[in-house]
Amino acid sequence: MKACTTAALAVVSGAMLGCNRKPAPPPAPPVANVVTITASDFSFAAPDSIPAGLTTVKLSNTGKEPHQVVFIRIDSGKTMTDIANVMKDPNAKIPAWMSFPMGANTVEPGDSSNATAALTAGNYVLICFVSSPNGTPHASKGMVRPVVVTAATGPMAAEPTADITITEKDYTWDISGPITAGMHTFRVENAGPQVHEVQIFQLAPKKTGKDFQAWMTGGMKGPPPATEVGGFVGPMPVAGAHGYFTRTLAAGNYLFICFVPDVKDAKPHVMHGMIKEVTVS
Ligand SMILES: [Cu+2]
Repeated sequence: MKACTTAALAVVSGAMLGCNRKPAPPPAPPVANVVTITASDFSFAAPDSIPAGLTTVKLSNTGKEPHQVVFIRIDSGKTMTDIANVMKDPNAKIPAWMSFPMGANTVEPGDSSNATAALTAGNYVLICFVSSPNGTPHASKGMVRPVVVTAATGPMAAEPTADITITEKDYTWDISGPITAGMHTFRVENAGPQVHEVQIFQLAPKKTGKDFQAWMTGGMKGPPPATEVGGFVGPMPVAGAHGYFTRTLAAGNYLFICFVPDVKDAKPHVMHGMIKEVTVS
């Protein structure tokens, strides 16, 4: 009892030395692996390997151009060279050995975006599909980097709780409810049949989706009528596939746009009408 006597004296003197030990708290539930990726002009700083499981990608854009990070899973023994060959062809369609489980979508310099989804073990490539103003794809300037997803190191983490669900389909998005100003956790599903993304643009004051389309089809001259504020790339249009992203949105007018090339004509889905005006109030 000597220790307790000492502790009791310590309590009297105001220093709490635990004599009445409480039972150890239950172990904290597993949390998503957080992977920090920095995009600059024109490379990614990222780990070479990450464990499988629920993964939150945090993308920071430290460059002077907009950037995104897309995880492409490559199967059938394909390599970076095969990806480079696909990227060389402006009319390329998505080959069956590529899949798109997740990606933190494009943000402007100084901004950051995020994405959360489950990754399975395998070979992946990080890529940025954004092009410079002269049309050169960032991927061909160095924004392509292999990453290996290794076996999981523990049980799957609990998923985030979303307050808005976005369901992608050919060629629009269903949104589960009105989006209010503030922070949201979006769940993204893909009803397919094609691969899609949601790229959110914040429209400049008084600008509309028509202004954006006129700017885009007119050779992107002058300041863009909207800025990129993140979103999610993927998931694959298979049952149960889903992902999450969080974003704080101010009240105003936004566009959802999908630039994924179509399986039939390789034109970006926006050319098939996959552009939607969304008001945040
Ligand atoms: Cu699409």
